[in-house]
Amino acid sequence: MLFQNARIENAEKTADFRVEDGKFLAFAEKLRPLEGEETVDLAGKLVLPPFIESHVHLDTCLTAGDPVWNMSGTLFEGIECWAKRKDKLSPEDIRQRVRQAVRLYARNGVQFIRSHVDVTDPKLTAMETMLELREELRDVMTIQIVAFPQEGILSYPNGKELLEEAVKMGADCVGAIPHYEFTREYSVESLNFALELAAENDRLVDVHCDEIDDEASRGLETVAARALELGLFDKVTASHTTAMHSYNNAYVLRLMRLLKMSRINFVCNPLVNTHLQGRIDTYPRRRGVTRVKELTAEGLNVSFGHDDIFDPWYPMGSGSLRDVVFLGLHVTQMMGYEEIMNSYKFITHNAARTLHLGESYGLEAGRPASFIVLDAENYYDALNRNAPVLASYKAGKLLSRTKPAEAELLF
Ligand code: 17E
Ligand code: FE2
Repeated sequence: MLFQNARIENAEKTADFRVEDGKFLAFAEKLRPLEGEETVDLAGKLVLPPFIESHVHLDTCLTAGDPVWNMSGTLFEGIECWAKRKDKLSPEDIRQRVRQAVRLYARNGVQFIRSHVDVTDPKLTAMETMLELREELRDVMTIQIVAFPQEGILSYPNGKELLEEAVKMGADCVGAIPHYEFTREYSVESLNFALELAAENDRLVDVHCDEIDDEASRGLETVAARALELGLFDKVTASHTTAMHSYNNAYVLRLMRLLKMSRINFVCNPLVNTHLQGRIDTYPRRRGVTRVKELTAEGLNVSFGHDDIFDPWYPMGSGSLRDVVFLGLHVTQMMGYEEIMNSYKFITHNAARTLHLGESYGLEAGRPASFIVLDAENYYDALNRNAPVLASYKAGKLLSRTKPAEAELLF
């Protein structure tokens, strides 16, 4: 099958590419159709590698208000609301919500998801069901699962055993939540435990790290130090790191050296953290978003995530990563021309590095023919006009298509 006149990753000139047996066969400025070959004219539209959701909680999605709404808008009330909903979890309830969320993502060009799954549940219902869904949905959505101890590793009954069990069951990544542990000592011990568990079992790590406005929350330095010492390096990701917003600059200068040595990844969740953070401030009120511009400038890998779709922590969400990038650029003040043009990397290449997708991702001959087509010529334009994802192909198979809305002006 031959795709013609694609504008690949903001290229000025259009190009053609051929797909065979679910893989990219060749890219060139012009490719001649073979006899009887099906052709698709992309008419100069933007082609990107698929969008990647590098941070979401699929097990909690679509539960906002059930049984109670988060009225303070804090992370901590969100955790309380979720604890009440957790009592009602059943495999069927999880299956229905996750399938629905995956469909929302799919129509927005997302083909890969890293989902945190709460393992602070003696029955591990969500983990067991999510592992089944990972297989069920494999052809439409590549799902990576983090064993996420929402209520703590040392501060929740049998927290360590539950995390170990989730890894045995087949979780891809190990999580932790240092800022929620009862004490600073517990937070350090929980991180040592989580990273050692990952090293012993050859898993990735993704920590909910310092998601708090407390400038004394310093889980990040422990995560980075252990990533370095255990040789885990870029297998480790620090998500949120919102306390870094509030750290003093002298401390960040010292910390940055260790971060660069550790080579860990970062995930920033602009929609959710602008909403959850700064809640105990009067004015000025902190934005509560980690230092994306500075981390990027130092060569560290940062991706953007949605974090939630309509759940106790975030009462909105349509599965569109465009919204995430749009707000992300505003709140991090990354609004220069090149910054806007290249911002799709936060939800494509940078996220692919975090998820360790390797050669299963990217617009290159020999790789799976997974790509999306946007109704724009470049990403600046796509982002600004909220251009729809016209088509999403995964390993050569068309997964979704969208017809652009037509507006009529009657004046
Ligand atoms: N749990 C958590 O600890 N932090 C979050 N941002 C969400 C769930 C969404
Ligand atoms: Fe999260």
